[in-house]
Amino acid sequence: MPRFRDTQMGSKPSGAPRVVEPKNVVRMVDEAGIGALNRARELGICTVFDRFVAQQPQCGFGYKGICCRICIAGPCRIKAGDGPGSRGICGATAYTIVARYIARLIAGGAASHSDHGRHLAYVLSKVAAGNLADYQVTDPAKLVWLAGRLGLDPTGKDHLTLAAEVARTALNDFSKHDEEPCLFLDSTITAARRRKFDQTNIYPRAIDREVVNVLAGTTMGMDADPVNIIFQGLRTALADYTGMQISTDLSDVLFGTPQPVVSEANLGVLDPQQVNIAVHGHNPLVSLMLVEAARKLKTEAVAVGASGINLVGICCTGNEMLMRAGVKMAANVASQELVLMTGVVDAMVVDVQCIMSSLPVICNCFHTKMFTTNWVAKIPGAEHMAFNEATAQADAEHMIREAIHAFKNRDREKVTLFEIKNQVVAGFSLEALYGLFGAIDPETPVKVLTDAILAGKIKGVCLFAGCNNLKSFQDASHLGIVKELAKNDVFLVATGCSAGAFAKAGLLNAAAVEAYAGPGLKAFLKELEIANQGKLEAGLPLIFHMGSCVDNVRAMNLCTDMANQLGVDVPKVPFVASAPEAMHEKAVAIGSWGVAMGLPVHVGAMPPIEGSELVYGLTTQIAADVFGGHFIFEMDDQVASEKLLAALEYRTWKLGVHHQMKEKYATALYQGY
Ligand code: BF8
Ligand code: SF4
Repeated sequence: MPRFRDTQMGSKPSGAPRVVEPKNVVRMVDEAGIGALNRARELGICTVFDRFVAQQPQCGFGYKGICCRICIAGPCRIKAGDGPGSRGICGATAYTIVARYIARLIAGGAASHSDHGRHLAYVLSKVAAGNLADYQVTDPAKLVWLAGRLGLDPTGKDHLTLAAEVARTALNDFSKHDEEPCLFLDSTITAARRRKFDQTNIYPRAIDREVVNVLAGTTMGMDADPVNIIFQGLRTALADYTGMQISTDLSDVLFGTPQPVVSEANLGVLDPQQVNIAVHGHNPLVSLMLVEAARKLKTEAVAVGASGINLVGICCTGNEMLMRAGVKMAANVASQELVLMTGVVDAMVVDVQCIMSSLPVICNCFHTKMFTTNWVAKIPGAEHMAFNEATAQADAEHMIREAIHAFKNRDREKVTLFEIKNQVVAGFSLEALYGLFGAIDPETPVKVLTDAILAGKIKGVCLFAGCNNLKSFQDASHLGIVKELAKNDVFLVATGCSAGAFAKAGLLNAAAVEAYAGPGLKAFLKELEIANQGKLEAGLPLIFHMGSCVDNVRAMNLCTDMANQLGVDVPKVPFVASAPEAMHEKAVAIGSWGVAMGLPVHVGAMPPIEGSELVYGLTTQIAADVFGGHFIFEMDDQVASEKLLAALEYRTWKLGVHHQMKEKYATALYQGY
């Protein structure tokens, strides 16, 4: 555990409640959302907010991670400190049960992200073979750059040949059978991290292999050593990173690398005059095809009396559409059902991940058509429209026509609008960020950021990521912590539902800089704005939206570049991450690779880990000694902010000391942490 300035800061969380007001159904701070929730209650429609309250109090054994259901002799609970009740039927102790479950959560996350990446890799290889007419290489410059990064020689090769090689390299990272590095990981980390992963034996051999390995190693009668299990989990977390890097890179190649874009967010983006289609899920393969189809079929919507077709995004596919096409954002994960309360959603199209299976029931309370599109995610009550890449455009057009048809059946009596929306400036891929920094230093754009940190203008960088978890009020912790860090001059980037929370609340725009940035951050952003005069119609936002959850690798790539620029490894870079409302297995996987990469990672919802002091200590303390990164579990926003700031200050201070010593004794920069 790093020695923070405040010695009272331990690795245990403060006494803040684990569930805020457990009986209160109105578990959010967003006015539009509260309006929609009230409307749901008026209509007698049950939502996630009611279901959360109905689950209280949740099982204490499960909460601590000491309930095991891995074999059918179970479920077993650790009921006593000693004697027969202190072990599962097979003899597994608390630390084994806790570690096994955490490792399996990571495997679930890695499987989700990687499957998303695999889908893109298959599509890219089919595009390269000339077998898919509806997709193409949209960003050949990124393709060439990516090929170079992966060590492929682009000379003399046309784009399709190169695309085939890149796709093959990606697919190889999933399923190769040798001990060679996974290239999408290996080409994006520091040399020192590579050594660290080798020394600690957590370098993934292939994505699929690591997921299988963890499942095999955590079955009944297998690995009982919690340290070994957690390290296998970390190896799988790095496989998760690999799959995410594949997803982000290949999405950029196929759909374009995001550039700054101005849009809007919150329930007010639904337009009663237009055919509204809510698009929910993760993979841009479906959502961006719908964007094109909607443009094409506008006249058909006008023919039925609508003024146009209004696509709105939910969750990460919403982020993908916002980043690349400026599509408006309606909701993040906990308010996905509330979008329907407007009564103006004519169709909801979903693909994979984070989709509540209650949605079809709610669609049935309105005229809303609901389509599932992926064979691994069918939901009873929704119409399954098998989305086939070979007929992608036609499939997308079919769903849009169904929405146009549904528009005609809209029940005007049930329309209730919640007219709150905020301006959003998004589209900050790493390339886009470097475009901004490059206006000051075209040679080494990242130096603009590291110099500002070394000069004390800003305190460091914080990545906000992750979900909603209704153990606290929806979005409240995201907003509370980010405002505190902004006030303290931290450069802020965000992804996933965290970015969604900020978008809805109006923090992703220039007005928020005025309202919340501390003097140092304000001056830094002003300097960037002046250097980019004329290029940014809406100015710079308080927080830079870097994309969907898989795009957390964009933020990690930034951190790696900062490390290389500073001449140190990641654990010395003033860079922290926070998932104030982590919920999904994917969030556990991301947080875990964040720690292995060397980041302090705050999580505001306690994972099922407290049943073992040993595993808790491994993740919050020992991890810091081994990897330089560690988890900070804290439910109180103020305390969490202080811990994140302390972690940044500590790193900046240490970096400064090492720089001073380097100059004083004319030596190389000290590499330890
Ligand atoms: O992948 S932040 S609730 S939508 S898991 Fe899901 Fe969490 Fe949202 Fe995107 Ni990420
Ligand atoms: Fe119980 Fe062991 Fe089976 Fe888990 S693996 S359910 S602890 S018998």
